[in-house]
Amino acid sequence: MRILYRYKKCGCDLDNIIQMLYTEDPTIINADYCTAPSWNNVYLTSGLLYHPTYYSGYELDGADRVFKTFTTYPLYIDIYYQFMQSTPYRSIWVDSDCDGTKDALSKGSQVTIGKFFTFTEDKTITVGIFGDNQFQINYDGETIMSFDYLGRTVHTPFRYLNLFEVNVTAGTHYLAFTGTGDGSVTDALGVIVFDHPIEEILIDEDPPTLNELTILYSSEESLSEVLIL
Ligand SMILES: [Ca+2]
Ligand SMILES: [Ca+2]
Repeated sequence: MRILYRYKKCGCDLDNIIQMLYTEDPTIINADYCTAPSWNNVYLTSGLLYHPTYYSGYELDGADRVFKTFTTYPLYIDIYYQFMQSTPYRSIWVDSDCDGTKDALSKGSQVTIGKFFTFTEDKTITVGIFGDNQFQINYDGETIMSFDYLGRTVHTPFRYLNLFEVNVTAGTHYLAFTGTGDGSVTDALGVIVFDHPIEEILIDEDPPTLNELTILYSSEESLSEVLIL
């Protein structure tokens, strides 16, 4: 069937998926896959969750978190409630046969999306990410944050937009985001990268809209677009 389809990446300077072959850990093997939109009505329905500290192996439901629930901070609702279910910030999952519909990965297999960024100065940016359920953030090939869902009853991976500040240095760097399959088709990875430190995003009394923020990347950029010949 694949020969019937031709596909391209939309809205990106380079092929985000193929870039990964040259810059990422060689054990990542999803370069032959497409990606398709993935959404569920429970995603991003609880609020924002800022993680001041994190590390590889981090537990999202651990201590030291800053909740901005939609219930307590309703001004964030208009901006962030389910905002990745539609263009231009859609969340994605793997589409292994490139027919435009997402597919299940075998349990433990991963899908990675990402992009090269060029910064003119050292700065702090903020990554917003959600996953159903496991996700990682990689900076120049190093896993700087990983959350591995271990069967706990925790909804923070997908009900909240999880926010992590990343200190970047001047120059070109590769940020990549990985989701791990659970063997079902109910999986998703949604990412948005803000060119702002957290204090410019979380302003409770008058939060900036997405149009007022500089967005460097969202998962929609890594969406494959299927063209049926
Ligand atoms: Ca498919
Ligand atoms: Ca899942």
